Amino acid sequence: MNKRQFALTALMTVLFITGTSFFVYFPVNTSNKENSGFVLASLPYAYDALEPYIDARTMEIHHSRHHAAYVNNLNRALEGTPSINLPLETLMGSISKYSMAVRNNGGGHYNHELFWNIMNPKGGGEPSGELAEKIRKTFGSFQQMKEEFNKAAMGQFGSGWAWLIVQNGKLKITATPNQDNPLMDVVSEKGYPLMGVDVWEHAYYLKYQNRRGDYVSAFWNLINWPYVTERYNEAMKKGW
Ligand code: MN3
Repeated sequence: MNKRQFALTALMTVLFITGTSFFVYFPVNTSNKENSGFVLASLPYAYDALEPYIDARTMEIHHSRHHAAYVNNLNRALEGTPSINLPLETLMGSISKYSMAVRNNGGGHYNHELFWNIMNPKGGGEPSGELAEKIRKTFGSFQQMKEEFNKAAMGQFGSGWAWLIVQNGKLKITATPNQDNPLMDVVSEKGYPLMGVDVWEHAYYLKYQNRRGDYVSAFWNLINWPYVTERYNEAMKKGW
């Protein structure tokens, strides 16, 4: 091999390796759009936007690994079936007809999408308007609602979620295990979730370790009340 041939071979090798790794790390999405299934949306804010209440590393792992896995596994479980095109809320409402994989990963997808949107770096405080009035009428005060919600979050043994829901036109606080949620036709307390807190350890362990209570307290500083109020209005309009 002369110098020129060597240079050419080296160049081709580099191009081949680069091309291969490019293909490996950035695979082209060839699935057709009509049947592309469920999609992991970007967070509505940066990974570090919820500091100091929820740290950037937790947010990044939680969104880009945990939530991404729920979406991928849900698509895998429904691949080739018409259900892959169902609205997520519709799927939740008839979850008893599906496998545990669909229940766990579909719930995981729905719950996390909701969770990201009910938080905001400019959140916190208290709601106003009709929702505020309804909270006062139902629980006595905002403070009492908060205490009941915290109790549900602390009382959920192991992994799960605590919720504020609309049930038959009334507000209620509930909790569900694993990735179940109040929209599912398999849970005992059905309703429309206005907000929920993820009490799986992956949601808080890096920053709070076993101090779930500190994490849930911090969560109140992030609640996006305008969005929760929107959900309340929607739930009432839809007759939940
Ligand atoms: Mn989670």
